[in-house]
Amino acid sequence: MFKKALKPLTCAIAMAACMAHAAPVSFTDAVGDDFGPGSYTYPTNPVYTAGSFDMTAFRISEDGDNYKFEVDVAADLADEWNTGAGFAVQMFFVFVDAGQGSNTAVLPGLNVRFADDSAWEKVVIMSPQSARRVKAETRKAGKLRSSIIIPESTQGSGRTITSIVPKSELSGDPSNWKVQVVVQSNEGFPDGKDMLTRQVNSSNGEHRFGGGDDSKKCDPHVIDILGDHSQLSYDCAADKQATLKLFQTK
Ligand SMILES: [Ca+2]
Ligand SMILES: [Ca+2]
Repeated sequence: MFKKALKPLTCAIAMAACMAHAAPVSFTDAVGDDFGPGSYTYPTNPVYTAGSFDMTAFRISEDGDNYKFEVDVAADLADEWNTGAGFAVQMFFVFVDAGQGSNTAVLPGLNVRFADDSAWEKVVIMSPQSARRVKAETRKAGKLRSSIIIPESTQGSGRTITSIVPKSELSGDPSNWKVQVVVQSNEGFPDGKDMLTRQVNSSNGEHRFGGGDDSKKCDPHVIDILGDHSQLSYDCAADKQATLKLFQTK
């Protein structure tokens, strides 16, 4: 009986230490589903190596006063454009609901929305661009600007991109959060309204993804996500936009 009571008592005395060991968030994602709704193809320039946009895992862990966000991809990272971040072609949007989610619209350039029961609260932008450049681009986000988190640092190594986010930016135990990870490509010369995102066209080009629908430009500009890719199904003729969901680890 004494033994049973010991653990909660220890936690009550040293709450900070117990909270520091909250369960890490960990998702695996299918290999080979870097095709958006099913039809997308990579740009033709050789910098977009096979597997570059194929997320294989996503993790959030606690590290002192910070959260560590990590995405694994199915290709060795390379800094072909000298960003200094250890990677170049990828960009990730991590949508989080830590309990106060109210947004179903997303940042410009992604062409998706979230389901009404999957409203998000904050989005962490994991980009190889400088924080200064990403911050300048947030002016395109309108009223969603205040929901954007730009990490303190984002670095790639091996096949893992890691962002450091101060705990002051989000609240609570990550294992209670709901998340979705959207894989995009870092576009240094984005269309005027797009937030550093690379476009998807009907046919791919040197720096454009292919397999989309140019008729009404309603196709999702998303290459990989967590969960079933039926979330990315869309129908331009019926004005049906791709609709994403948030997921919890457990
Ligand atoms: Ca994948
Ligand atoms: Ca996936």
